[in-house]
Formats: sequence, structure tokens, C-alpha cells
Amino acid sequence: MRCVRPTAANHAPWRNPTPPMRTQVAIIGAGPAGLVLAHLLAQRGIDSVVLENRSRDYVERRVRAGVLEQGSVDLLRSMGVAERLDREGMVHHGIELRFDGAGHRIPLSELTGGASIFVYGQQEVVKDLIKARLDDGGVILFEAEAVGIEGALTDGPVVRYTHEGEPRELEGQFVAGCDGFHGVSRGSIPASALTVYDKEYPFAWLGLLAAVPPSSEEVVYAYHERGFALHSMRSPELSRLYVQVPPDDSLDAWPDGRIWDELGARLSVPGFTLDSGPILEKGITGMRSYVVEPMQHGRLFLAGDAAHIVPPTGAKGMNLAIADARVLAAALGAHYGAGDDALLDRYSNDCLGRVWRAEHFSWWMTAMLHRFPDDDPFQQRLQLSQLRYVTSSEAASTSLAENYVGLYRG
Ligand code: FAS
Ligand code: PHB
Repeated sequence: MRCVRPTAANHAPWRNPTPPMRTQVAIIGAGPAGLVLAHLLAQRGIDSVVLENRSRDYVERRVRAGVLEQGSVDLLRSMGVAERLDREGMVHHGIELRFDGAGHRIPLSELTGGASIFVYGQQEVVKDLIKARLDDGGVILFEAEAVGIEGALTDGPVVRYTHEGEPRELEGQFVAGCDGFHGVSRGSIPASALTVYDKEYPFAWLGLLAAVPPSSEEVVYAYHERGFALHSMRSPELSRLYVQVPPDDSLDAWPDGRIWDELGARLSVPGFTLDSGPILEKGITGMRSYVVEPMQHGRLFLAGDAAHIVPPTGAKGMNLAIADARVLAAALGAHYGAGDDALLDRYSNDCLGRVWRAEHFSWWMTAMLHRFPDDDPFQQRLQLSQLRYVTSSEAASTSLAENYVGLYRG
């Protein structure tokens, strides 16, 4: 069934001044989850419409995640949307942990039979996916805010949304809630139908994008008595860095000079110089672990941040979103291709094993690398002992490496 645009023939004027649009899968959200899903569905001949409440320019400029797992890159390549990623993305074979005034490299590829990570900004992934969908004639409505979902327990759920100031309806046979943590999908499910697992951390990350070549070739995580810091990058000309701050901190308290001084102190090891430069963008992001179970309710399926959040210390958020979309696309493919709903019925279970593994790894990396406001010398000794073990034991560093590059591939 192709997307049915309203016409005089299918218009029911008594229902709504603007006739509803119809599609097979209504997707809320044009982030990694929604866009990967739309593309994978189209490859299976399944029609979808994506509703995105922000403008195209906004979503393509929003600086967020930066690390793609091997499995995510392999999927994007199989989708035919990785040409620019392969040209501009940076392949990394290791990361560095810094503590006790020294750097310790974790050789990711060596420890995982050759798997790598790819540093390529989330906004670049979003740009590539939007272009591919629109080039293929896909339907993405920007500045279209979903305001409610009705009939999730029927075989004809309806998404109410506003577009160009007008109330509208999108009728689907399924709804994919890919609208992130603050979207409308999860909230449309009765609380009695869900179990929420939620943990907030007593710190946040101040993230910045700077027009300065990276001072390290690989991603660096630093445990320091002043707090955590992270050195990453987006290109040979652009650095992406983060510094741990109190959860209620404000950008007003962080003029550029203070940011560079603090990063320099926390990343300092002999022989290392942190080059500073113009800061193009900065923001403070809270740290949270969150999972909702199940990730489905009738014909409404949650994917990505709509269903789960991880602290970014494990670089998992975007990768989890992409992996959920892959599972949901296969399940919908089985429904439409073979009338088989077994994969749809177990979508949530098929996702949650991977989700909880990433939740644990992200929590583990966060607990090991951050200074906690209520920690004490004993806690700090435990963290240092763990860091020394992880960087000196092949078994322990292999465990970190296989989680970091991603345990689930294909
Ligand atoms: P997204 O939030 O990416 O996309 C949801 C989309 O739905 C958005 O475009 C939103 O505008 C839209 N939407 C919301 N409500 C809607 C409505 N009612 N109607 C229509 N559309 C609606 N992860 C990492 O791995 N590493 C990082 O460094 C990292 N940094 C981050 C920094 C910030 C500031 C944030 C907020 C997140 C960060 N993340 C990071 C996590 C992030 O990358 C997410 O995991 C990833 O974007 C998840 O993708 P989606 O599930 O598609 O959700
Ligand atoms: C990033 O490059 O934005 C990045 C890298 C590693 C992380 C989080 C963010 O753990």
C-alpha cells in the first residue's frame, strides 16, 4: 500500500476539515531510529510516513553522538547510505584511558578479532539518511509535531499531529515511536502497562565542539581527581570534548577559558598538549540510565531513546537506536511479507537483552571514570584499582573492548 494522500474521493469531511493521510507504518521522529527504520521498511516495499517536529535544518545541525559501532556501520553500508561515512568517517582501532598521570591504550581491534569503531557525527548520519529517504521519494514531514496516538490496541492506530499550524491525522497500520526521550509515544501508553527502570547520576557533561584539530588521534577517557573528561573528535579540523560538571551547572559558569583550563588539567599526562581553539557549540547534558518495559503496546512500538537512555560514557545511545530499528524493520517485514507476527510479538524481548547489556556497560564505564560527590578515599581507591586491572589484564580489557565495539553484529 503506498502512502495515501487526502483527496476528494477518500476525504471524510465530517471527521476532520483536513482528510487524514494513510500509510502502513507511521513513524514519529526523524532521528537515527526513525530514519533507519523508514529506510529499511522501504527496502522491504513497506510504506511509511515520518513525522518530525523540528525543521530539517535543525535536526541536521544538532550536535550529539559521535561513535558508531562496527555493527551500525555494517548496517548503514548494507542500506547503501554509508558512502560519505566511508569517505569522511574516521576508523579507530583503540581508545585510551588516562588516570594516575598516565595514558593506557585499549587496542580494540586487536582484542576483538578486527572490529573497529567509527567516529562520525550523529548529525552526519541523520543528514545522509534524510537525503537517501527523500531521494527515494520517501515522505518526511518536518515541523510536524505528533500530539497524540489513538487506537494503539486496534489494527488502525491514528497519530494526531499539527503541521503548518493545522491539526491533522495520520492513519497507520502500525506506529513506531522513535521520538526520543521527551517525545509523545511512551507517554501515550497507560502507565499500568509499563515498568520503568530509572537512575539519574549526580553529575552532567558539558559538551563542546571546537574548531581545532584533535590533540589525540584516538578517543581519550580521563579519570581525574577534579572529575571526568573526554577527548573526541569529528574531523581532522574539529574536536569534540566533554567535561564532568555538577548536574545543575550552567553554561554561564563556564567561559571558554575556564573550559580549556579544566580540560587541560584533567587530560594532562607527560608529553600531551591540549590545543584550544574557537568553541563553535556547547551544551550541558544530564546523565541518566532508563529503560521502559515492554517496548511495545498493541501496534505501537518504541525504538531508541523513546524506550531507553544510557549515560554517553559507553557511546551506545545512537547505536542502540539503530539496532532497535533493525529489529523492528525485520519484524514488520515478516508481518507484511509472510503474515507472520512472531517477530512482532517478541520485538521487546529481542531488543531488551541487547539494551540491558548496553545499560550495564554504560553504567560500568560511568561508575569507573567519574568522581561522585559523595565518594570517599576508599571509593577512589576502588576506582583506581579497577582502572589498573582493566588496562593491565588482557581478559579485562577484552571485556571492555568487545562491549565498546558492540557485541551484536547483524
Ligand atoms: P532522537 O532523540 O535522536 O530523535 C528523536 C526525534 O524525534 C528528534 O528529531 C525529535 O525532534 C523528534 N520528536 C520528538 N518529539 C516529537 C513529536 N512529538 N513529534 C514529532 N517528532 C518528535 N549518544 C552517544 O552514543 N554518544 C553521545 O555523545 C551522545 N551525546 C548526546 C548529547 C545530547 C545533548 C543528547 C540529547 C543525546 C546524546 N546521545 C549520545 C544520545 C543520542 O545520541 C541518542 O541516543 C540518539 O539520538 C537516539 O536516537 P533516537 O532514538 O532516534 O532519538
Ligand atoms: C563523541 O565523540 O561525541 C563521544 C565519544 C565517546 C563517548 C561519548 C561521546 O563515550
